[in-house]
Amino acid sequence: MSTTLAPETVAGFRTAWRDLAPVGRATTGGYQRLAWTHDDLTLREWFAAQAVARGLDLVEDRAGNQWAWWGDPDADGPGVVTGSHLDSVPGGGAFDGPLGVVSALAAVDELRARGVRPSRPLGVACFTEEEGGRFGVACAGSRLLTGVLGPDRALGLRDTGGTTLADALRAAGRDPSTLGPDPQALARVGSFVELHVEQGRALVHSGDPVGVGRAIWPHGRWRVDLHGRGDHAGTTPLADRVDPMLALAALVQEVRAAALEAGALATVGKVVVEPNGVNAIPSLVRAWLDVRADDEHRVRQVLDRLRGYAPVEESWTGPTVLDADLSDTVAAALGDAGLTPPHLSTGAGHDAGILAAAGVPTTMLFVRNPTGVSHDPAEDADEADCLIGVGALTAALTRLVGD
Ligand code: HGY
Ligand code: MN
Ligand code: MN
Ligand code: MN
Repeated sequence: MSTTLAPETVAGFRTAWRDLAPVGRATTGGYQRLAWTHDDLTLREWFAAQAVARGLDLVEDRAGNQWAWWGDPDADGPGVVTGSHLDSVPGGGAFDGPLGVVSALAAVDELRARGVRPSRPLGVACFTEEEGGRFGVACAGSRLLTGVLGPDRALGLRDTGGTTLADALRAAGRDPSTLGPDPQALARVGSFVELHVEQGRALVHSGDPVGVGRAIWPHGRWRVDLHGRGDHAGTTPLADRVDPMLALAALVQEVRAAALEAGALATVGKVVVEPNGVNAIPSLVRAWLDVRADDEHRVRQVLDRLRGYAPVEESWTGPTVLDADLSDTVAAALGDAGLTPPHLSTGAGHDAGILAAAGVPTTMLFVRNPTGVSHDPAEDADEADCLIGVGALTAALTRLVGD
């Protein structure tokens, strides 16, 4: 089996990519595709139209995730699912998320072009707010689906403008009272394969167009509140100030030192200043930490050193070992297609990690990123590698659902 695709599959892939390109462009370059905003609704409508155009059964679960089914998992048992997310980090790249969704739809097209009749249901998933770019909790849709994030906490989450998720859902025409875990939707997932642009340069170094997932590093997000005393910037002597911006400067330095000492990756990645004016000393600075490492002990070492700042956990994903049998099956299918993919661990979080933690056999496929950069407009993937990725995903799905 080769990774060469039917012309109509390639055409469909290119059309999808062209349709998505203008949606949610950020003024700073890159993308601003935040959950339940107008752009997100445009993306949700696009995904729905893609499903309908392929005769797939479209379902939105109680967590807001979208599923497009070829076959009936309620009648014929749990299916094989592939997919990813369409939301972005603020100012993110084009590929993180969308490449997995577009490739999943293209793989359905290719299976059909090859006359494959799945012996079990095949689903395409589009998870909501994977980046946590608006309401702060990463993989919010899959965490809600699996019960890791409770609906009450989720509905109270606020974006930087003070809008709650409940408000955003109502504005999007959804009923917040229905938000919650969805065991029925989760039970439909027999296994999950997420294709994703690589967020790093392992495939550049190895010279491979695609890789197979091995593990996802433990990682989490914490909020740190730094309190000060609001006052006038022009009348308050320096000696009388309680300026939380000084505390923020110290925190950033402390986080870096702790990460270096622990051998971890730690970032102060988002800061909210209240009030946020140049002529007012803030009363509160709210900062978020992102801490990750190949070993949970290293993450804990960083947090222990920052204990004095009283970090409040916003989300945590433990060390995730992807399903070895599923990864081997995928790698073998790629072998049939003439590929010898390396197995990669990643420090990037994914819905795949949340499903794996919920007991769903899960693995990932990574597509080479020439820049290795992600969460930035410089994120990239060559079309040739993307199409090999679709071929690889098709080969894997053929093995997993093949007749
Ligand atoms: O933040 C992450 O690691 C992922 O890209 N959402
Ligand atoms: Mn991401
Ligand atoms: Mn992603
Ligand atoms: Mn993901």
